[in-house]
Amino acid sequence: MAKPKLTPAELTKRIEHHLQFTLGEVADKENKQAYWRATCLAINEAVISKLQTTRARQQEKQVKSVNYLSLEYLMGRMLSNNLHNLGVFEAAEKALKNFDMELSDLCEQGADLALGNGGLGRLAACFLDSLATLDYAATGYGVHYQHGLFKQSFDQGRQIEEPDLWREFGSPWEVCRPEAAQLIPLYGHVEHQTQADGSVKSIWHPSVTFKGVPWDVPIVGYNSDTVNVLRLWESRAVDAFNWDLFNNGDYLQAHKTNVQAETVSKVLYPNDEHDAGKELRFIQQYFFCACSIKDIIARHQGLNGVDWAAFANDTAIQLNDTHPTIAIVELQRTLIDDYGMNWNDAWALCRKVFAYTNHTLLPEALEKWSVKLFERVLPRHLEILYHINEEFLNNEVNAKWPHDFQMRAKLSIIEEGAERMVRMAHLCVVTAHKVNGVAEIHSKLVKSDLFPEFDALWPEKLTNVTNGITPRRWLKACNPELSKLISKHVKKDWAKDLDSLKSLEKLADDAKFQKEFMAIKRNNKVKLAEEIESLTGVKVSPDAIFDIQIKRLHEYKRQHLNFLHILALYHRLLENPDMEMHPRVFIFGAKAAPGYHLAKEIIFAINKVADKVNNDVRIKDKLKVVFLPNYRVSLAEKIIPAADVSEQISTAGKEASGTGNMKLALNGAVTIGTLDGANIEIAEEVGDDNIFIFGNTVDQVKAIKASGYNPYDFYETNKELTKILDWLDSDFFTPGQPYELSAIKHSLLDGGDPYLVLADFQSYSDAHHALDVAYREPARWAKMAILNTALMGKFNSDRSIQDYVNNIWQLTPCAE
Ligand code: C3B
Repeated sequence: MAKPKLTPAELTKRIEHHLQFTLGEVADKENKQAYWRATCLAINEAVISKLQTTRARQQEKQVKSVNYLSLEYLMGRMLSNNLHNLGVFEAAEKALKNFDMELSDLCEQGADLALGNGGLGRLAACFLDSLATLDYAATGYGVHYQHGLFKQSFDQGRQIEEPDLWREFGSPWEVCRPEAAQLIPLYGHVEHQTQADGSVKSIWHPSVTFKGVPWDVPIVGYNSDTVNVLRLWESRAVDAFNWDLFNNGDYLQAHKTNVQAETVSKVLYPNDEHDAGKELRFIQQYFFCACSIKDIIARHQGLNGVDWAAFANDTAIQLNDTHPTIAIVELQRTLIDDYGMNWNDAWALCRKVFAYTNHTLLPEALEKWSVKLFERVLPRHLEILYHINEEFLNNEVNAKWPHDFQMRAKLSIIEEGAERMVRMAHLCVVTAHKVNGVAEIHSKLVKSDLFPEFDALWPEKLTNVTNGITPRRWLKACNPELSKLISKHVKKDWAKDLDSLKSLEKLADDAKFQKEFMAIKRNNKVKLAEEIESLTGVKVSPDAIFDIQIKRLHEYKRQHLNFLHILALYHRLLENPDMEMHPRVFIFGAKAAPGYHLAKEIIFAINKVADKVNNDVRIKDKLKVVFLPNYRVSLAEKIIPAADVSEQISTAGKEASGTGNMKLALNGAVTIGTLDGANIEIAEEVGDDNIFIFGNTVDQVKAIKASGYNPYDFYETNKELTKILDWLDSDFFTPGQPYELSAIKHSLLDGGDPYLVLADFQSYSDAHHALDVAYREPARWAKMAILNTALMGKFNSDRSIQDYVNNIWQLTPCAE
């Protein structure tokens, strides 16, 4: 642990060296990219050396390790995070002063690693940080997308998407490892050979083979001995190109296979919680799972092959949602076909190593793949899948519910119907030794509503691990002023031991502390106001309430509920410009999946209303609305420290957990939210006085739906709702173009309002009124904000990881 840290002088030398010799640049202060790159390279030396000692130690101690399989990793920028975690942030600041450079400026130079869509991908990134921080041996496996999540801009209020070019200038943190490449077969047919003993052997003759080349991104633990690896697979053709075709002048054909192979890891699918059912996505999933399984086995390969008993004891594989489910069948196939293991031993091993996390109950997100597609792309895997299903139904289901054909149909991994489908979640639950939801309420609903029969069959299998966030990125690095204030009062290393923030509780009423805390909030708001002006041209006052909703755009997340409330406030202000109300800035950040029509209409409507409201002098700057373009991790890091209010307003039962809710509260924002996901646990931690809860509960939502919900009842009886919904049909916000904003109204009325926006409107509006009253009492508000920061200890992702370790993975730390 007590390694000498990099000094400013040493760092200065290394930066100079890389600038001159690695990059071949001259010292030019204007060239921030070059300094950023040289700094990354200098730091990377320390990272790589720590990575090597970690690897040697983990191998020597032969500790059990977890392999986290995820299609998504939303890492964000790496420089500032790595500096903080290595404990050399201040040293780097000083070193860069020698070049007349500000470290914070340089940090802005890096592109976000946006290899994910939203919460699920960001959770994976926080978990990698915690695993390394707690000195657990862990490897993240994923796809090395050439293009991550699309870049968003607005044209006349409408979302425009462009490819993300995160590697345009290279990426200094990743290391290519061609020596660890894997060959991945696909398509073809299965031959059935009768053996001498009468048994039948299946031999897969694939017709296509791709190559998986790994790129390693080091994951630096905070104040720990460990640097783990995130291994991302890039797909390439096995051969450089077809020599004969090229020589005959057919250049396009000569590269055809290369193009096909490279397409597999070309781009991240931008659908959040929606299964697109595309063949390429299926291949992407299989490609990275097959590469990862081969890699995991290769790590266990000794001189005499693989010791499978040791493998089963040393290996945990966590499936991040159903996206990597095919890894199960791939491991079973490998054990049987490639290593000659018998079925039962192989299956017992699979059941021992795999565990599965469910992140959503939304039916449209529960993955199903057509049997036909399976048969074409992975014919051997389909055979194995059928066998797994048969054994499960004939043995386990039949033992519990003898001859119950309804139960068989319900639990089967294959869904019968016009088109037969493979239910990936069923395969996960059947295989995994543990299945977890991501917040208490969500895990309860997984048991009661999603998989009640599986829960009856295996009462110990379904469990909960409440999500968490890393306090390193989401407080220490993104909110330096607040971090400094906290460190003055909390002596422990709070960025590791987040529960220690509880000692701030006693300062919540202290006038001096309140003043300091709120002054920092205001400074952060000043900085965000500058950012808002530079991104949108809109001027906002840092003295207004900054009311934030940042997350993917989804009907269930209900940005349109927020929008309707903004319309109501605007309407009230137009009727009574002197209405008592603290000025408010509503700030949105959200990307809509490119094919999600209504989500895009909601963005358009918010932008149109923002145009009108922001330029309406009648309301005297009491209301501003901004939609920040291209919401991503690095923008979140600027928004969150400046938030007063955190909007967590999903329909109860729909948001599995949420993690933005935790980040905002940790930075002293007060939540207005429904009793959904982790909001419930946040409310338990901070107490009812320090959160604004509104809306129907999960049980009430169920009752409303059961009794036949009619949104017109609310539209007709709530006069304010009538007015604002009818407003959307007029051309008030879109001069000369009536009905341009009608899509929202249409979905809420004729579309049946599937997420109960209208049913929760009044309660939401009342909660906002209470919030406004609270803000106008500065001491009360400051106390609430402080208590939110003080009481977020539970939501440290280190605690989540420790829960996984204790209940699912059974790892031991591997420190020096
Ligand atoms: C998300 C859920 O929507 C969030 O409630 C949850 O906090 C995170 O996962 C992390 O558990 N989620 C997602 O981002 N993408 C999916 N496909 C499914 C869930």
